[in-house]
Amino acid sequence: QDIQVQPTPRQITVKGENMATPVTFRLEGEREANPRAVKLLKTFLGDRLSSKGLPLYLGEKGDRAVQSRKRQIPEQPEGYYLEINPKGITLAGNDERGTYYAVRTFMQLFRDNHLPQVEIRDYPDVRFRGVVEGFYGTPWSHEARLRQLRFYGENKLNTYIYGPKDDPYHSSPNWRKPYPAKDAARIAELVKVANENEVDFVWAIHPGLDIRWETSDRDSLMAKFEHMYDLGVRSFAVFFDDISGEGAKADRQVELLNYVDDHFVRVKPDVTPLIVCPTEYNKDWARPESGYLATIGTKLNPSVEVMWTGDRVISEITREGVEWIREQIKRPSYIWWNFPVSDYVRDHVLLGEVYGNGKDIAGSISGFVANPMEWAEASKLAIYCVADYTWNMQSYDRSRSWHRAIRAIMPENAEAFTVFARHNSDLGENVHRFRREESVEILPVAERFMKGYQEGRYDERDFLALQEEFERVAEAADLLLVDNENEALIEEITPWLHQFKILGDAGREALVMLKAEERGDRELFLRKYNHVKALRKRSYELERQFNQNPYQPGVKTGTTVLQPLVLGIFTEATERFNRKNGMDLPLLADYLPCKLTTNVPQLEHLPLQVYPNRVHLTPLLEVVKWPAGGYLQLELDDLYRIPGTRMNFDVKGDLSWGVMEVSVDGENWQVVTLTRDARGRLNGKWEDTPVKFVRFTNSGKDEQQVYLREFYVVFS
Ligand code: LOG
Repeated sequence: QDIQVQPTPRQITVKGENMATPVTFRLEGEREANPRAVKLLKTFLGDRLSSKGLPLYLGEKGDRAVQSRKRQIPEQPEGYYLEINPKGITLAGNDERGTYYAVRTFMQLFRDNHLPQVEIRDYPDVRFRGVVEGFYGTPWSHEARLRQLRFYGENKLNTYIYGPKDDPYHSSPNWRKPYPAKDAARIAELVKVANENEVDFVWAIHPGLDIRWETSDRDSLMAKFEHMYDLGVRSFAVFFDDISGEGAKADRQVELLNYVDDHFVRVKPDVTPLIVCPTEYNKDWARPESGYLATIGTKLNPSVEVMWTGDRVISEITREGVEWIREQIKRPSYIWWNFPVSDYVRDHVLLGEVYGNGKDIAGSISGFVANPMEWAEASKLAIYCVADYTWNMQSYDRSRSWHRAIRAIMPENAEAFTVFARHNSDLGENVHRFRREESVEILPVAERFMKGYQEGRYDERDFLALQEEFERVAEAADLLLVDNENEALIEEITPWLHQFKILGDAGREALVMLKAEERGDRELFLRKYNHVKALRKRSYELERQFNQNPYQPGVKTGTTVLQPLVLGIFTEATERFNRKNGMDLPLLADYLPCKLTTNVPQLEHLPLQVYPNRVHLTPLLEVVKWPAGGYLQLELDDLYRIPGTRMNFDVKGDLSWGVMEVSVDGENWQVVTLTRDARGRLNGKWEDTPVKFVRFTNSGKDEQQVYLREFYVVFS
């Protein structure tokens, strides 16, 4: 029997053949059991409930209805015991949420009018499991959030932390102010739906950008929490991430947090433990000499949960890593996992498998929440897998979970979505150096084929496999573009689907070019050559048309395996054609007229955005620690005049530590005069003589902490 329950239960014993579901059920325990579990079950069973029929015992440990099964119920928080046999059904929780989860499992077992005869003892590995809406970019819509909360209920996730960086009432400038009535009403509705789904709605505040540690600021924060409490919120968090200066002081933070804990969180009987995201929130940024984490560890009230993103901002969570931070903060950490968040690679969608986290970390952490993409529906793929992983780590199977997730999200078009997702999982080069596998099945074929082709003989079967894969890519794009089973999802990924379609077409046509070249069919070759070039142009147009954010504008798909493959085939076929025919058809190569070198560690892997005559550094979201002597240098491919450069570090104070210089040879430098405009941006130009190098250096004696909001150079 194929018994599928999400998340994977700890212990299932099959006791006999599947049984046809009885026509009616008689519910026992309704009055004592968790009312939300009762409501869910009643809605599900509808008119199958009657005063006669198979008895269904529902309740928590201690309730009369489940008295006889008391000893079977797991002791763990949120644990439950479920039993189905021809004599009756028991859904018994160790606590209220446990009962709710028993009902959820029962609903999944009830398939095609059959029920399996089973006994399940189940409980989660991790105490707090869920999502932190903590990304930069457009916050999720109200409707998207409502759908998320229901999804969490279905997948036994118990936590949703509300903290979108771009909500001005969560962060600066308006964290001190109450929400306007309309937003407040929406939050109240979210809390209600969270409660119905047994999800803790945690409201987070991000005050550190401009907090002054005055009593008035403390009072504003307390008043804001009271306001949120009045809207129904019973769980709270304070985020001190991505700030510098005054707000980043550990002593001050701890003082405020303990005050809030002592005078708000712990005096209200129904508020859950306070959660904080520290400023040093990953090991890479932790500086023992700053004493920051030591202060948190020794002075922060022990009941306060402390978040942690792992060894880096974006990282896989390991046993060693969580043990290390536990030592520092003197409590298990509450993991803020930065996946599938894409706010630092906004031109990509991240739909790959969830993998890399240790299966042995459950005992060392108190919570695990995933930070998702701005695309709420698309994020459900990863969230589903996180639900499975955090519930039962030892049994977690990344591939099984991912395939089930696809089926849960898009049952009708599961195959097409699988094709799309497996070619849209890597992030490409990025500042955090976090990468994911992509196109895993086709990768060895692609590599073998290209090698063979370049050496003059490839396996025809590989050719056919690639042809088929590109066909599937184009098919999947079309099927999904007209899909209407999950419209919200399709709307989010439509730009990528268009791009995916072009990729599939280009791949197929490049393969036709290859064959035409081999056969010496000039006419066909030229036709296909022109078509691939036209598709390339269309792809660039899409890049300029959709997803025009100021960070990584555009739409990238299949970047790790399929795109380079198409380019490789096109290039090789065209070069061969040129040689044989004495021609000089241009290639498609991506040419970067600019190179970045730097000794500022955080900027080392920063991608550049190159436009005709203009190069931008990709803006960074977090604080950049710019050491004394730290430089950033752009080397152009030729000598150019520089009619304009601009830097915006979002700094109010002194900027005289920075100097901009230009050079012809990279050895003799001349200083560029910078002027500061009303918004604090530094502007400069160098128009008299052409130069090849531009660099900006911290020529002062101290490290500077700045934001890199804008940095570009125009050359002509
Ligand atoms: C931010 C977060 C952002 C994420 C990925 C934390 C604790 N804070 O670098 O808002 O979505 O990284 O860019 C962060 O992760 N800063």
